[in-house]
Amino acid sequence: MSDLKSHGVPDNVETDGWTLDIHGSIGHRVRLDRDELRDFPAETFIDDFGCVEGWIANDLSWRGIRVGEILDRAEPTLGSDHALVRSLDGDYACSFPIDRLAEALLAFELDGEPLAPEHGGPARLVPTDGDSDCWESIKWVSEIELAESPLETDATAKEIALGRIE
Ligand SMILES: Nc1nc2c(c(=O)[nH]1)N[C@H]1C(S)=C(S)[C@@H](COP(=O)(O)O)O[C@H]1N2
Ligand SMILES: [Mo]
Repeated sequence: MSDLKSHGVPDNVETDGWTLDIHGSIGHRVRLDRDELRDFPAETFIDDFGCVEGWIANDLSWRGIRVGEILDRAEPTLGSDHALVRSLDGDYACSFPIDRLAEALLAFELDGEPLAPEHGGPARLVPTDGDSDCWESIKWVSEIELAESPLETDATAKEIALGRIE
């Protein structure tokens, strides 16, 4: 058991039949299901995870796919410098420069076990650059939209996460 905090799974999150959809400024639309994730090379990444609320989970061992491997398959257009990552969790979404997103892991295992739905399974985004914010570790990743200019969303992950602290 990791010392991640348990927040449960929101009612609107239905992980059966999960797929990841890559769309936007790309040459080739990609939709992957759980089985198709196995076609990609997997890597392990070990890191502590800290939340702005003031707790830390030490030494989490994530296993997953570099997002860049998946994006390559969609053949992004030359100017696709931005991405918005969406979740099954309603409006929760976060934008990234594409280079940073490409280095992140799409994790499907934690500490040697399939990633549990309560921690974002089947797939959670795990930024690997060391100084990411807790809300960027997006649980239940369902969609990546690429664009040539930054994308806006109705409610950002940051606003939702910080709104919970007050
Ligand atoms: N889809 C989604 N991902 C999310 C969140 C969320 O509310 N929805 N909360 C974020 C925040 S602020 C934190 S601290 C972690 C919490 O991860 P845990 O529930 O596995 O402890 O998930 C992050 N990813
Ligand atoms: Mo957080």
